[in-house]
Amino acid sequence: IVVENAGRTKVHRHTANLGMAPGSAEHLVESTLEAARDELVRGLGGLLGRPVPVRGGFPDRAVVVGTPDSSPLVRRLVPARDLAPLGPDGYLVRSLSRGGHRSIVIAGNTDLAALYGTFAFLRRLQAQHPLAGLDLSSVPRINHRYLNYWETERLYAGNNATGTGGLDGENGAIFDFTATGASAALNLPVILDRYLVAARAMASVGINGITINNVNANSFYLTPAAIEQEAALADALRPYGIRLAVSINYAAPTDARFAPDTLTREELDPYSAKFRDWWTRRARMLQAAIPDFMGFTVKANSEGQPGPQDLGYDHGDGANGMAAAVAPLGMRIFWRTFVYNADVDADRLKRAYLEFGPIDDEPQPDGTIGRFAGNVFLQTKNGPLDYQAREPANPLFGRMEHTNQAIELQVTQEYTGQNTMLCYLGPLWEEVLKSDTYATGADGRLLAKRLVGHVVDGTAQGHPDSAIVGVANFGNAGNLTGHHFAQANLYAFGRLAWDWTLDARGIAEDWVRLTWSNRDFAVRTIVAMMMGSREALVSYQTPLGVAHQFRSSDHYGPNPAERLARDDWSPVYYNKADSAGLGYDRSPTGSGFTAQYFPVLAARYGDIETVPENLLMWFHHVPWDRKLRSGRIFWDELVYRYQTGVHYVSWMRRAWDALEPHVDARRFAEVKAKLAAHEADAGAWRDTCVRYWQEFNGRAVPTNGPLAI
Ligand code: GCW
Repeated sequence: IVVENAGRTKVHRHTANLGMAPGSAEHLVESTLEAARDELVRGLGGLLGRPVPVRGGFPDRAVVVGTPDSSPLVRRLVPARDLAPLGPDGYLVRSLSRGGHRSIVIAGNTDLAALYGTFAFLRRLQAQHPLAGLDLSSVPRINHRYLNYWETERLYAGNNATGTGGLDGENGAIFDFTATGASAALNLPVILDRYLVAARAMASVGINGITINNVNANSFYLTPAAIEQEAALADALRPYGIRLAVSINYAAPTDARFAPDTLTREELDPYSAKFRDWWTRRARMLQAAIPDFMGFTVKANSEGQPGPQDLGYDHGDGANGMAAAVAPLGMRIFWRTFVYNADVDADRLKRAYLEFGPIDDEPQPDGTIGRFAGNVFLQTKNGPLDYQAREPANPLFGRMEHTNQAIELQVTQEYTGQNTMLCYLGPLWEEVLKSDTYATGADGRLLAKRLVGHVVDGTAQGHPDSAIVGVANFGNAGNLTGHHFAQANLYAFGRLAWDWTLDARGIAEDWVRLTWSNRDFAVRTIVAMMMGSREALVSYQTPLGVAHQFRSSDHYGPNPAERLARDDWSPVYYNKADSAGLGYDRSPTGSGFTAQYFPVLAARYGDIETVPENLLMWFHHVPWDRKLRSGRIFWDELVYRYQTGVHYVSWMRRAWDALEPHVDARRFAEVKAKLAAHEADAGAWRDTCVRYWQEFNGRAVPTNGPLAI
């Protein structure tokens, strides 16, 4: 291992007393190249089963890591023209053989790129891909590859109270800002192993930023006491290229914790100097402690959170007010579009576009179009509802051509089995990123690049900046994510954030090789389990496009009969079950939501004859007797889908049992136990839903089909 000048670019320590907790297995590094070197020492040593020395000079069979700036050897081995197209984050990994002298060089234009290349190299090695003739290079398609971390809300991994590392513990947040009593001795700036394990995991797939607190934001994270801890965390994560942001509450300036620097409610006017100066002051404090602080994530006028609408302004006014406050500091505002104010339209799915679209279309005094500021990113969930296991793509993708837009994916499995069900989300994200928006340009012609992924990476509509956000699933469980297979979702998110054109199967295969086994039988079986797991979950929970049937208490089990104070939270609002059929009519003769899509999709979704069957009930109220493509009538098909979903889970359980010889005993048993619960809960979904539909159609469960209940 040759890493010249590894300690060259020290990451400045702002926190004097930063240190690892006693007895830690991880250690702090001071630079990104030191991180790369240590990954190689650990990774090569582990994979080869013997220590691999760090050396100077240019020994035979060296792995050389660096940049042309850090390493004269890299300068000699890699022509400058090969590095030029790699940008700041791209890397190359090459095996070279000169005069009988063999080496592998890992290089990029920045230290961080060299670290990314190091992980890519280790990945190849661990997955047993051949190294001979190796010549790979990779450049991310998206600039900002971020996680949002919601602390304890919707976090299904971790065990705070007992520290036993069990899989089903309390929802323990990974970064502890609030420890009190005896455990306060382990509070930040004391760095726990798991912070660095998380940092290494994130960097290994190219994630480069994290918003550390819930979007239902507690203003504590803006107080001096919290900023001191955030600075420590930022220092520890910085060598891995992970930058920090925080979520804020729009009304934070009124919070008494900031007294005497507080504003009145009336002073939250986004155009006022008072409001903007307040945010500039906070942002300055953060930047003083965290020089590379990224900015703020904002959930405003959504689910009870305050926002500019409380003062009669719109989302554009609010986002731009905050953006103006932080622009001089080079920061960004990530403003979420997850809004569904009931006054806007009876159909919840229509509301976000009705609020945001006109701002994007608005002509500006300088002749340009679109009011959102350049340092605003709108952060939009993949679908128009709320992270369901299958949704059509959100119509905002493609429709907001004058605004920076980030896609937000939910890695944590709120609606996809939480900590119990094995559900690999790669296929869900691949489906949305590769779905065609049929977006047209100013001339009315279809854009050449118009998949959702092209919209997100900026190539569809010529946006130079780009971002993707995953709502993270790690907690303080021993394995970070609780369910062993939930790690695959963090992994897949990172790989797709780097290159959304990758396919979910290839990513699953890599992950299985890195995580479980390189044996053919194991790889084939586990990849097969994973690849069908999401479609199975759709089938036994919400087949044929019937949306959101979750009970409100925990969003885990079913309650299709539930009717809540807010109708748009109620399963009955989505299923619209009656004696005629099932599903929400959003066609031109229904709510008209389909008109928010570009014409090709509007026509396709608007017509029950042409809508894809897997989205059927998102757009239509489907008669029980309607003939579907299988030849079965809708009711029979529906029951069949519930059945196939459950059968798949039973198959996964048996398939896992066959893997016992290939998997270590502890993890084998833990997954086995999860699958048993998974199977029972999938059956409960099927039975609860089918019985409830029967109350409306009075029909028996078809018994002549291949899979009678
Ligand atoms: O899906 C819903 C979740 C909320 C979440 C909200 C959001 C953090 O149930 O827990 O709030 O989405 O995305 O803001």
